Amino acid sequence: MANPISVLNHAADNIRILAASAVEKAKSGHPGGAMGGADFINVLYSEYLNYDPANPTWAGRDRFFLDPGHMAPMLYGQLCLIGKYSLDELANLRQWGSPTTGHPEFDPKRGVENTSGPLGQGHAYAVGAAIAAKFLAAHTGNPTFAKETVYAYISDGGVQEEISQGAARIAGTLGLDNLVMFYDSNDIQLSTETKVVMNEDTAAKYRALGWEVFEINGNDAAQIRKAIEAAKAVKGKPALIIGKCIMGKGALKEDGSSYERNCKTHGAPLGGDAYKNTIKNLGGDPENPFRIFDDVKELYARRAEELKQICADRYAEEKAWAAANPEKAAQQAEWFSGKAPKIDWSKVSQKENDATRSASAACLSVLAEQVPNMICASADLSNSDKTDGFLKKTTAFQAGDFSGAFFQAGVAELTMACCCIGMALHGGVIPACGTFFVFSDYMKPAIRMAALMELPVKFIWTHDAFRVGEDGPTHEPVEQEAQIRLMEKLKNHHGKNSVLVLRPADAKETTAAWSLAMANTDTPSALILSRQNIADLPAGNDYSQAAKGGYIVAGSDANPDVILVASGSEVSTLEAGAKLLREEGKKVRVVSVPSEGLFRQQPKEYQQSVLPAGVKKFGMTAGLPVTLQGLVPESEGAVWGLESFGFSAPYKVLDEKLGYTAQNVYEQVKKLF
Ligand SMILES: Cc1ncc(C[n+]2csc(CCOP(=O)(O)OP(=O)(O)O)c2C)c(N)n1
Ligand SMILES: [Mg+2]
Repeated sequence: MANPISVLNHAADNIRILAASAVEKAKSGHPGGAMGGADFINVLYSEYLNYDPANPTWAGRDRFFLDPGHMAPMLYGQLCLIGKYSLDELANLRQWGSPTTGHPEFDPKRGVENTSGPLGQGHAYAVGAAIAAKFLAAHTGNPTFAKETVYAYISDGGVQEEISQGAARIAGTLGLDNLVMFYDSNDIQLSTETKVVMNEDTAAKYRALGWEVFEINGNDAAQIRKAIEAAKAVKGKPALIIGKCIMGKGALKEDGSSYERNCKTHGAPLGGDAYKNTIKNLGGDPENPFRIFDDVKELYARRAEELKQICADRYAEEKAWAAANPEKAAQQAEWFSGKAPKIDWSKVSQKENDATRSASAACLSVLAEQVPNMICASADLSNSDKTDGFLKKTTAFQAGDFSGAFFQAGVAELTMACCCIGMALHGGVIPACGTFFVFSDYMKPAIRMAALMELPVKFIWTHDAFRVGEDGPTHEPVEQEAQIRLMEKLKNHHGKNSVLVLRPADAKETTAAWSLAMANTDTPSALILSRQNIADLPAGNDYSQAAKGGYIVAGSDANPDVILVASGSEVSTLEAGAKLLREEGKKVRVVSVPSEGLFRQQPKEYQQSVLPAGVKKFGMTAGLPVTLQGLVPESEGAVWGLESFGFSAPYKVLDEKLGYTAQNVYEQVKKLF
């Protein structure tokens, strides 16, 4: 190794030139932070990060998770040096159709391990990926996973975000010594110096949370090298390298004076003569800035050669392991194939008239047995959200022991969701996580990112309505279903509903919903489940139709006078109301719509056959009326929903008071005639 420090400095200057120039050309972007962080990323990529240029998705590669997505120009500049982006692509930063998007978007083939932008989330993905690597090491025995290092890059914004507390707590508690995080501490953020908002001893904080902490000059290649060596050698703890970096390192103003440590370089091009002076100061040519210096090309050519040897050795080791463990090797290949696991759903046995959260536990119990790469998590509610169905078949992770498959996240829903995203980004595992539906509010930013990255994380939300009862309005979701169903309307960049959201009507429909969630490898899936017991749908119901998102429930009358529509437990309330209506000679159809988004994907004729235009309709939802208004147009009927926060009382009282009874269904439907 022993690259001359002068060459490392030249390479970092090269990244600074590329980053500042890309932003200058785009007339927008963030040069300052990128210029300050260039030294660290350059030392990491030129000397430490182990990856295979010929096989970018190699399962055993080291991973680099960027938290501050606004530092995209630094990442792209670095990835240009290793040939993942062309200089032309870099020069097209932030333009329509260019792969150099404003903030990095998950593209492992190009070396972008995560989408970043919402500060804080990125480094929590790294924690999840480090957990996945520990899990895979324990469950496959493949020695490659024990050699993998997960690197995270965080900045002041990420440290200030609350999620950093959760991520640091988890990493410390689980002793993730395969995690090395670099904190770009440059004392500057978007609108102020950090001291205006931050007066903490960050090193002491992380030490208290169980990390090994190194404090260095973040622009000194020799110190960076030494710190990475030391961080990698730490056993039993995650490592944090706090690098004091200079915002806008090397930047000059139009008059030639220093433009370093200035908030203005955070989020705007250096501009005009300041830009030109800066590029010259860094040894570049302002007229022709998009180039890689010869000694920098040589530096990375040398690294490419080293990587060939490193990968050859690692592959040889993996091959020897595979030869000795052919079944495990085949299993690992399957786990990384991205294909849905094969599951024998006939092994799930559901109790009659059960709560759908308990029905979910029955599914999870079978999944724990049949899907050995599934990791289930809960934010300290496993016995309520019934992820304990999974837990009872395995053990929870603890420092030094990842032989189980349950992740106790503690009371930290956003952290938990982001860790699950990180596991999915790592690959090889199928993460699921549970909590109360009302607390999905704490997870929304992660759900959005999972949806954007098209990751098949499973979200399990129980206590789906005001029927939480005595706990009162703080715990009773009302608007949450409408919120989350918006994600079904939002398409991802492949034209699919960005999230699959399923609210099953009874125990057996819950099995159907879980099977849809497990088969869905294209997007996140969400299950919304009841706390209380639910009367089963009529005998003979064909649950396979749940795959259409909405369907006619068994026992419905032909040529109905009215169609009753709901999801979840309200379907059974409609069934009870239908009985009263039928006693008066009304012909009634009941439609269960576990997923409106999925239903809208069906052929128009099918949708029409289930909900024909012109027939009177009545919808019932424990959420806001808007939850069902897409299925029940005002011109054709009415929706009974909740228009206020819930109330504290036993749920049966609430059902009466709020009109979720057979009698009220009967009365409201009568009003339509
Ligand atoms: C969750 C979230 N909130 C706000 C922002 C907007 N934002 C982008 S960068 C930034 C300041 C970050 O400061 P720092 O991390 O120190 O980066 P530096 O200025 O050093 O480059 C803010 C507020 C964001 N991207 N994500
Ligand atoms: Mg900063």
